[in-house]
Amino acid sequence: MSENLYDILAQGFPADRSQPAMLLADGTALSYAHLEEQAGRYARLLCDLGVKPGDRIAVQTDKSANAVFLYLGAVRMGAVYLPLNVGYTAAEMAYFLGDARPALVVCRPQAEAAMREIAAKTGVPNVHTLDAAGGGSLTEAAADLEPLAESYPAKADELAAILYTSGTTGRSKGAMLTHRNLSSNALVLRETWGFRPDDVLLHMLPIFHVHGLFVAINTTLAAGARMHFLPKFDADQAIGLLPGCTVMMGVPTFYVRLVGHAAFDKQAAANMRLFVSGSAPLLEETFQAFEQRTGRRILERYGMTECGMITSNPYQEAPGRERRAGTVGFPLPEVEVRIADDAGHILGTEEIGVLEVKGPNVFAGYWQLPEKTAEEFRPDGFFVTGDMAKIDAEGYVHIVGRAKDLVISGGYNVYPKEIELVIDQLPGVVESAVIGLPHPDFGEAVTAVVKRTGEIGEEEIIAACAKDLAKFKVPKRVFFVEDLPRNTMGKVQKADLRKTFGETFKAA
Ligand code: MCA
Ligand code: AMP
Repeated sequence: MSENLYDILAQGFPADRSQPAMLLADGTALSYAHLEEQAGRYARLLCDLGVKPGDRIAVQTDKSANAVFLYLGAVRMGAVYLPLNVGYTAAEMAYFLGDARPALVVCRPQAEAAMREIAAKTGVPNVHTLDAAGGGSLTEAAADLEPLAESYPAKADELAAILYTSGTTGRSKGAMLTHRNLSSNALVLRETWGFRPDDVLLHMLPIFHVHGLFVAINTTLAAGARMHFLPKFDADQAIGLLPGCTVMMGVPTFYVRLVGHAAFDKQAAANMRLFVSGSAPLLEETFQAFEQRTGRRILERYGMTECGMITSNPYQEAPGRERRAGTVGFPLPEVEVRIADDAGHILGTEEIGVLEVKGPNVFAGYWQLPEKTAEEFRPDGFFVTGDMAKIDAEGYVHIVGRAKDLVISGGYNVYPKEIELVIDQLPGVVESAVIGLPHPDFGEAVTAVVKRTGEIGEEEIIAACAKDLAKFKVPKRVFFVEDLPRNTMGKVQKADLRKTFGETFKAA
């Protein structure tokens, strides 16, 4: 039996391929037959371009149905799909392409000239474009091709995708995900969350991260279900579409915005069987406000790029197994979790330590970083997540903090080191510390605290960051201090800074 992720998903496609897979904002319905054909054409084009199984395909485009077909086509012919946030700047893209050495980069038409320059410098042989409506040179080149009929016979442990995640050193690492990693998670989630062919998912997440790409799309396709596929989250649009949907997946900001919307009520959620939240902690107050407003309990789950989904609150609720606010539920089937101290000693119930994971969902390592990979695994194969957690007496996992220096803003991860490196090299700056402060909409807001000698001001620092860094990483505020607080070891005390400036966004 084929171990190619595409084939495993396709086993769940409806027998009647005229059934819709995607419903677009303008009312267009795209059938499974269309999805198969278009993915097959892109797969054929990649072969014709000389892309070989195992070669990377880097994609930085707007969200579109065709971008999904390109992902499926790439996986189908054995290439390694590498999606990148559209917000990444030229400097960031040069790093990713230089590190991943893809055989092809697909970009927005308006970015083509700049991308060709980066591609030439980094040795990427092919550049194509794909626009928000699915047009562009890639689609034109594929238009008359015979769809690829046979998938590449990938082995389960061959790579299907690489997703970059930032790191504490400020250097992004490519997490290598295999066909098995992605297919096991899709099939487990289909079962665990009760996906059925008549489900309609509201898809408003970006498709360059695990949540929008793998959790939402793979699970829906593996069930032969359909999705309302929208370019981005919009609360008005969501409220309009929810009555025709059965499942929604979102980051906590989506739910904060829904409960903050006067028109969001029981009626809007009446047809829904499941609301899933993840990528960042869902505040208990949001969980409760949502339940009061709709009578529905949001199902919070926990995951990360390197592991896909790890734990989930129960879908089927029963006494003692309810969806509980402030917890991320239980390990998914086939996934083992444990709590350990820094030295790797396993801790007991209610003890706080770092969460470790093992299972078919756990990635194959960081691209070209075998030593870094080895550091993050225990000898018995458990991956060390860097999330501080405990498991309570009933088995619920609670994420209580992070051992890694990480800010999560609106579901996007921001590693302070990367921003500090940009700020520290500015003239007039002595040093900086970047922290996350509570923010009512984004959960946490990136904030810089700076020691300066010169004339440099807040606006200049923000502008300098915006030049090199994607927008979601740019500090929303910059504060100046005489000295950064340090402990006796000389380490900056970020907890003190979070306390000092903690009220900054409270009234935002
Ligand atoms: C946009 N901006 C942001 C963010 N998004 N700033 C900080 N954090 C953000 N997340 C900027 C905009 O560029 C804009 O800047 C200003 O903030 C306000 O934009 P707004 O219109 O409010 O933003 P939006 O376009 O509505 O986007 C907010 C959003 C979006 C809908 C929350 O960020 C989003 O879709 N986030 C989802 C991220 C996600 O998919 N994460 C999953 C990672 P200006 O005003 O200067 O122009 S996968 C993962 O974490 C694991 C595996 C897991 O467990 O799922
Ligand atoms: P990423 O690297 O984008 O995959 O982000 C993964 C990180 O998001 C995890 O390591 C956690 O810190 C965080 N995360 C994801 N889901 C949750 C959740 N439900 N509660 C708390 N943190 C979460």
